[in-house]
Amino acid sequence: GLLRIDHVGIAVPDLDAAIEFYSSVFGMTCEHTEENEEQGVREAMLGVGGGPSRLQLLAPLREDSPIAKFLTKSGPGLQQLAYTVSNVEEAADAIRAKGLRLLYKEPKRGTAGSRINFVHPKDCGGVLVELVEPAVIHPGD
Ligand code: CMX
Repeated sequence: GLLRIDHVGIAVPDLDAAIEFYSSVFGMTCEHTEENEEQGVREAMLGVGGGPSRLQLLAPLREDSPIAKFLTKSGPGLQQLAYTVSNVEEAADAIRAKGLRLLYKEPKRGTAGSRINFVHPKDCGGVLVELVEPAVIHPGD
């Protein structure tokens, strides 16, 4: 099952400008940045209020990437809602068994060595849902 909300993802055209915006306006802290070549993103994970809540900023690395397509079609804004799971294959199988489409047959690599899959937004009321199995599950999660 789902453990908690892992992060909310926002598509942005310029990662550095977005980090500066969320830091200066909302006092968020940039905890981690990385490039994920496979996903075609440059991303940042920001901490909210010193607790476990996190905002992910996603900027495109190339024109044919999901984030570039999203920005072209919808403009900057909420792109995904991600849930932490303890086992991504089990979570994906359970959702598949309900008749929903998962985007990948096998999990792919996400932020910080996590393993991820997505539920198709058309099967989830217009929300792109990401399942995240962290590289390390912290006690209490
Ligand atoms: N949220 C809600 N709806 C979305 C969406 C999103 N993020 N992205 C696309 N859609 C909608 C489209 O608007 C479209 O709706 P209509 O048919 O009503 O116009 C429909 O889904 C299909 O869209 P599409 O243009 O045919 O498909 P895309 O080529 O845009 O692909 C998707 C959509 C979800 C398959 C693609 O974005 C994807 O593979 N996403 C998963 C990977 C990803 O998002 N990576 C970046 C983040 C990496 C990370 O989190 O680590």
